[in-house]
Amino acid sequence: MNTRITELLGIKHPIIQGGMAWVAEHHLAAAVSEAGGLGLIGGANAPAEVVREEIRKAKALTKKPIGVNVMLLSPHADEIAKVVVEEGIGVVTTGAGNPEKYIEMWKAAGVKIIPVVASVLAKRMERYGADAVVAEGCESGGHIGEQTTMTLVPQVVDAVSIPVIAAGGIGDGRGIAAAFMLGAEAVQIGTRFVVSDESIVHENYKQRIIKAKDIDSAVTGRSHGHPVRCLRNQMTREYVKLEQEGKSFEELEYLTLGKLREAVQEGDITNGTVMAGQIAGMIYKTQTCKEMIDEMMEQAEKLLNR
Ligand code: TUI
Repeated sequence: MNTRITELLGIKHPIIQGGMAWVAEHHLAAAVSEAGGLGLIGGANAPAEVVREEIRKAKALTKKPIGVNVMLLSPHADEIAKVVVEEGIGVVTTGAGNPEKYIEMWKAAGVKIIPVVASVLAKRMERYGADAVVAEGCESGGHIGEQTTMTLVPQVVDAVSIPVIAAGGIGDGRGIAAAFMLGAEAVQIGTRFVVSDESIVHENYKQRIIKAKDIDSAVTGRSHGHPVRCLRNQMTREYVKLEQEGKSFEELEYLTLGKLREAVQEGDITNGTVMAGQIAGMIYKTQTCKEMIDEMMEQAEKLLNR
């Protein structure tokens, strides 16, 4: 399927992988890119030199394009923005903020810039020179905005001329076809790739997603303007209780410190943070990234050609 996004990025399928903290490392990124999508290394809160190593390891596994997600709340974002250029990365996505201050440097280096937005902030991104935007609805896992994918994507499509990538709640060919009907020219997928064979995520985390039901996610941190979606557990129950008691943002942040890593790497899905999107309820099995992508594209193409 050819769209302005497959052209822009030089990829076979209009699927990009989410830049998920602790999850989007070189094995996953290389597997998604090898399967014809765009794999991403997630910068998250990692030091810049760790991101550089991840980029190099991914490049050793695939000659296909890979990208980097720069999480703008990271204390290392400035350095990671430079590492991207030094390592010859062709495309960046950004999350959790406004990437304006890096755009000139990336443009000068020929890096394609794809900010993730959760509102028609997309319009400003286009004015600054973004090549495309990811419109991410609040069905997504992790740090989210307020609008659903169904309402956000067509509004962003109408607001900008650059191509739009839909994200949030997409996990199969039906979701891809629906996103295309809303005017998107590609999709970003996170949660489904978390359970892929190539994902280094702890088996407990994968099984928690596989067993999740439709209503199993919760949003923490809304009262402080930092909503984060994760699967319900002891951690989210405690967080919500303290949030209702009016604890400060700093106290609540302290509670979550290191908890995503504990869930992803150590498999503590009870007290750790299990970030996942609402589509977790529809993800039933582990597969290779190639099997996932081929299956989703076949289903989407059938639906769109009907
Ligand atoms: O960034 C994400 N998802 C993430 S980042 C992350 S790491 C983290 N962990 C705990 C707390 C906070 C972060 C986990 N998941 N998605 C992309 C995204 N970007 N969603 C929403 C936004 C966004 C928000 C505000 C984009 C732009 C924006 O602009 C603010 C402004 O300056 O106008």
